[in-house]
Amino acid sequence: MSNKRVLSGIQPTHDSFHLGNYLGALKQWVELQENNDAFYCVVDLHALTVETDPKLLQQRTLVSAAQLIAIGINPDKSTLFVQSQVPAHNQLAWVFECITGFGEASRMTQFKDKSKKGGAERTNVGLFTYPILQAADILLYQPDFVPVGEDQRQHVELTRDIAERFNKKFDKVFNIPQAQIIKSLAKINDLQDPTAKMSKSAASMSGVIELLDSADTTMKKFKSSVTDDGKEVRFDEKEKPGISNLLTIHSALSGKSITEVENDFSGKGYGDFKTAVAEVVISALEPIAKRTNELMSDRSELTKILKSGAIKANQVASETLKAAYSAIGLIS
Ligand code: ATP
Ligand code: LTN
Repeated sequence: MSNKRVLSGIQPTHDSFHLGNYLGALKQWVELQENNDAFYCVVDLHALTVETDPKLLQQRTLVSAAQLIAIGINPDKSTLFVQSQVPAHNQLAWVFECITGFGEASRMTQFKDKSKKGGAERTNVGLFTYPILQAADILLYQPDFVPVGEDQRQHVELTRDIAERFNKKFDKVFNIPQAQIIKSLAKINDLQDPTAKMSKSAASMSGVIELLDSADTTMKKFKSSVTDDGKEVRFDEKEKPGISNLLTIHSALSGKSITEVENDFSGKGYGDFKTAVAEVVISALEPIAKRTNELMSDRSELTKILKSGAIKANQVASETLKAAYSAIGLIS
């Protein structure tokens, strides 16, 4: 794939991204910007569906953008912006809400899961309309591809349905995008529970490697990672989920194949292996944390980057919005 328009987004709901986000999704964003016209968005409006202290939301939005730059999203190659700085997202979302069925939105599994977990008290209307705002995020930019994890497949399907319906009923305003389900990259599991995926919402952070963890913390987390009773460093997801997860992490960051890493550690103990994986991770994450901290300590550079991203995003988005408004009969 080359020279296509791609768009993706990530929520600023935590203080740091984790190794799963990085190796499973964000590293691919960096690769995609090389040959494509990429738009990447920190979706702070979506994060409002989870109640957060205003100062914390502001901090997390900035630190999320800073981490994206630190991992290699280059603002000269990609358009990096914050969703709330482009008003067309809300404007188009309303139009889409009026052409989406209540039943259709009720079938979204993420809504069903999250509203079940939170209970009626904590379920806000925003959580219900969340996928419709996501459809607006996507369709405003007329992308060819939307690189996302498997969990977002249904939302991209809804986005396509909304676009097709609009085009058919009114005018052909929207390009129909395809989900590009990120599969080729690693799926990273929790270091304490290597059969569960590494996740921001894990009960304990001791098995979650955050990009902004200190070297000390990272080393400790790897040293206390759960493995098995055996001795052999060998990839076997069934019998050795912990060792297999560590092999995946090492290979993803060192660029060596799993077999090469297995060979490097044949005859060596788990202790040496864990230390070596930690060292590979630390040397990959240290520059990321350093660059993030630099950007966070000089907010003016960061806000300048985001402002210019928002200007570029606004240009594209407002054009699409204008066409959609006009097609549906709103006067200009
Ligand atoms: P939660 O578990 O709280 O829903 P999360 O930690 O899975 O959150 P998301 O914000 O849902 O994080 O994910 C952002 C991106 O990172 C998605 O594209 C998702 O597929 C990817 N991702 C998240 N966790 C992992 C993981 N452990 N391995 C690989 N990719 C992951
Ligand atoms: N719902 C997505 C985040 C998201 C997104 C988007 C992804 C919001 N808007 C547009 C791709 C395109 C998530 O939770 N990962």
